[in-house]
Amino acid sequence: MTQPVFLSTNDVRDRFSKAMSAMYQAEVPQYGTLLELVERVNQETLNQQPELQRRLEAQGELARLSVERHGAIRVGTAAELSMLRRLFAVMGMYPVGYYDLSEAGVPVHSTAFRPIEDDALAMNPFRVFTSLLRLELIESESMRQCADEILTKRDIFTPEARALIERHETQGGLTSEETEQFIKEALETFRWHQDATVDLDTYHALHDEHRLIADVVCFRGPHINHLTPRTLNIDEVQRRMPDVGMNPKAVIEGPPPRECPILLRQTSFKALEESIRFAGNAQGTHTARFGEIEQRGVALTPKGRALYDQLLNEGRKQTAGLDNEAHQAVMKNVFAKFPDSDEAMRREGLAYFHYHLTDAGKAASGGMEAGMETDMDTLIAKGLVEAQPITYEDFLPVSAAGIFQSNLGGGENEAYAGNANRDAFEEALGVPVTDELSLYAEREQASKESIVRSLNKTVG
Ligand code: OOG
Ligand code: NI
Repeated sequence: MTQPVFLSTNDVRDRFSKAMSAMYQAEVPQYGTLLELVERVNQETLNQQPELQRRLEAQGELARLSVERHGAIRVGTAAELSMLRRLFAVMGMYPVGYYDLSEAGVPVHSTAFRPIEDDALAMNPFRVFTSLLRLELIESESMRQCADEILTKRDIFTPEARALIERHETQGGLTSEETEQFIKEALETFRWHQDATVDLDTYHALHDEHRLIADVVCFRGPHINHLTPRTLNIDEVQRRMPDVGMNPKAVIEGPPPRECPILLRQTSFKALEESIRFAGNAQGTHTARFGEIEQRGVALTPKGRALYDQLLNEGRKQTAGLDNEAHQAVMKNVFAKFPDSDEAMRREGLAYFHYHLTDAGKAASGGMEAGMETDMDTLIAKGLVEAQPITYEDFLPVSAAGIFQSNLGGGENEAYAGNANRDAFEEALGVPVTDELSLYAEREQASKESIVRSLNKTVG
């Protein structure tokens, strides 16, 4: 008997992310418009900055640019979250990071399902920010019960999706044909539903507790609420959004514009008010879905992140109520304390880098004596090694909170704050989440070790 040929999880993810993008474009035409705008600005940016183009190409960032995006969903129960973990594993996506959104007044905690390995990230880094509703934070006992009853009744997965996830787990992969079926079935989980599962009164009651509770509880599934392409110039896309009929949120979240981008800058167009048919045939509306864009920079070490957090907090005290231009100007001032060159960030241990051999380094490979110089600074000074910034692949809770709030109409509830509970999240998920910082540190360390190995390799 011939062995079935399985697709790589990278191929499954690549196909799924494209199918998801096509579905969301059909559901929210403005997302298609946003993709076109981002594509245009990216192309212009590359044309204007050949040096940037060269650098992105060398880092393997250019090839993935046009497929790169993240999505976001919100689920209601532990069973839903752990099944999603198994679904995303079919696509080579694993839970990375714990985000406590209660800090920002939103009753959820979250993780990002994403690929982890260098080659997987290089091919298609599709990520899904996934939040779990925290019923225990809902103040009203009767609302808590009502939400719980509704949630336990629904199944957000089709029977075929469940069967294919199991097949992937038992046979160790899916064939091309099974993958096509899997994508079709899995997409059902993320589809928008114009009909709610509850009547209008229940919707309003849950909505009054928090808009996000209604969004999670009242529908058949966790509709994808936005998809986010990666831009090379977020300021320009934000500036042009009104020209294509979009209403951008007031300010770009995250660090200010810089020569050497760090972490993540994000902005979105405001969520759409969409008409919904409620049980009992009442018409109403629900506001949940939007479009977002992001610009990614280098991943920061704990030291760099601490400096970022400190400066962001400093900046936030001075930016309340400012328009985007003034906001960015203040932030730029505050962030003057954050070195703005790759070399300075590297030397001060603020960011993560991938080390690789230059042509001279390759020529010298194998010719070095054992016990030779292994210090990267020295090897860089000798022209044998180059350092490239490692792109940040994760999210920023404070930006996420800003996005949540601008889309939920300022629905902040301070009573939720101070309630991080990573243990409860991991118990619901069924596995521990991977620490994102350790992943960057490992990738940096592995690149150093590989250099030392190549240079020390005995010839012949
Ligand atoms: C998720 C918000 C977080 C981001 O880009 O930070 C997010 C949500 O609204 O469900 O997507
Ligand atoms: Ni997002």
